[in-house]
Amino acid sequence: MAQRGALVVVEGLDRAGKSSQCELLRKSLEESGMPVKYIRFPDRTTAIGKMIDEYLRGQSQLDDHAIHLLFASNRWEVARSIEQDIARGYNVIVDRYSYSGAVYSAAKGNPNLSLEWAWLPEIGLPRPDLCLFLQISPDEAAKRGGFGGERYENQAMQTRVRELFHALFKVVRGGHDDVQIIDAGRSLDEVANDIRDAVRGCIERLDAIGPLRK
Ligand code: FDM
Ligand code: MG
Repeated sequence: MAQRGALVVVEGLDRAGKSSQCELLRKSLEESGMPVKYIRFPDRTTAIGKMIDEYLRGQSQLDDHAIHLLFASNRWEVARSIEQDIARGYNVIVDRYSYSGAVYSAAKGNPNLSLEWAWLPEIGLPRPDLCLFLQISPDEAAKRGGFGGERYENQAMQTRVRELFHALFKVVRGGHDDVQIIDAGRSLDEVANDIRDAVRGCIERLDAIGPLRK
């Protein structure tokens, strides 16, 4: 049977270049003849995704816990298909995942919505073999163009999100998640090269890692 694919997550703050880097990574893997699929969260195309999209665009109001669970459901609704793709040998690149899920909700400052609570609905989802966190300073983010008009796209939220990502990474690394910080303040090519090397390393380690974990 063919080797399984790798589950690679790309995380970061807004403006860190996640989507551009995911696209470069997809191309580079394909050019080396490796099967690859790209998905992003939120997936705004599903019924749940449409509710999330309305919320993010400020067209609906939802309780913090309710929207949090929709984001998590949006991952659960494709969990099985991710597992199947990985088993068929596809390397699956995921643009935002559980880490964003927990961190953005906890960053809202709702005293009844802790990072610990926010992480719980993520437990049991396919576990990434590698998470690449694209790190960018607030100054560099500002240089790349201000915020868009969606909910969460403001300075206070981004500052809190940055802190919470690092707090969460400390915890999940203890649970043996492989999280690598990439300096995304450099040129597109420099960042892409580091990402490609990290992902190739991960693919080479898959035999040692064993089956896709939860
Ligand atoms: N976001 C994203 C969450 O709040 N929870 C989640 O589970 C995910 C995947 O949605 F502000 C937030 C992060 C961001 C917003 O994401 C939309 P994109 O990547 O900017 O479309
Ligand atoms: Mg955005």
